[in-house]
Amino acid sequence: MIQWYPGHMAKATKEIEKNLKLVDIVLELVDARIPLSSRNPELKKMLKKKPSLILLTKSTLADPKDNQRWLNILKSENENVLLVDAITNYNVNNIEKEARRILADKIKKDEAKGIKRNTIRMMIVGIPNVGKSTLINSLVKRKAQEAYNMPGVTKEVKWIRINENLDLLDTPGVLWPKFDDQEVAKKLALTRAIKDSIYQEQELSVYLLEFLKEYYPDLLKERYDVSLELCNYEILKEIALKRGFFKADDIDYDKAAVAVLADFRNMRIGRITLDK
Ligand SMILES: Nc1nc2c(ncn2[C@@H]2O[C@H](COP(=O)(O)OP(=O)(O)O)[C@@H](O)[C@H]2O)c(=O)[nH]1
Ligand SMILES: [Mg+2]
Repeated sequence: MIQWYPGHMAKATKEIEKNLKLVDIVLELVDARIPLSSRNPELKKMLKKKPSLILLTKSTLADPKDNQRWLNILKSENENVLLVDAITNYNVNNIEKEARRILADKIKKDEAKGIKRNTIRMMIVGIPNVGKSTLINSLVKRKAQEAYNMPGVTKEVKWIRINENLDLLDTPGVLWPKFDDQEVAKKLALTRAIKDSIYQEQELSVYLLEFLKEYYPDLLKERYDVSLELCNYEILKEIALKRGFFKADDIDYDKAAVAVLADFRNMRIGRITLDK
């Protein structure tokens, strides 16, 4: 049984809480393919009353129907949420607009008290590999590339000036993924939020193939032309046979598994959402 590590989370929590005081809004990055499994429930407690915006990242890799479904689910839970993609820049331009909408009341109140505040400060948080650095780059690339220092709590904190009214903390907060069940752990491994080595490639690929058989039978058939009557390792075996993967005279299950995982991660199977 794999477990998450409370030690990591405690360190991340301290780091995030320290920086939280410096910003107006937190951008919580969540992988659109696993909008449940890639969230850490501890963040809610950390945020206290700090406004937040969930960004469903890598949304062009996820199933469009599920993107809409998760958007609705999260909105029904009173979350602010936006589908984005930092590679295609989908909706990256709308992040500021959405942040201003969320903060509109607070800005108005501050201004009524005579506090002038045009500038919004944001920070990005999320689990490993969710796309934090890529989104920062995408935001920076579109705008000025100025970085400057301002005193933080314990040391100088680096900010990136996105435009004259928008500052981004240049170091993202790393949340540790939380998983106490094997299914979540496998989804995290498939999307590379946790290391591959935690699972045997065969076990992981068989999990994915079974998942595809249940939710994306057409995509499974299209990519591998396997019989949907097969299950578990039989599917992997069929793929190895069709591709001619042999090791000496034996079927090379490992090679087939590596191929399937690479196909998924490089979107050669199709747009797939793992959290249903
Ligand atoms: N297709 C796609 N890939 C992304 C996106 N954001 C990040 N990636 C890829 O995901 C991997 C991890 O991204 P990175 O920004 O390093 O994640 P971080 O660990 O959260 O900083 C990299 O290979 C990125 O190219 C996205 O919006 N769309
Ligand atoms: Mg990074």
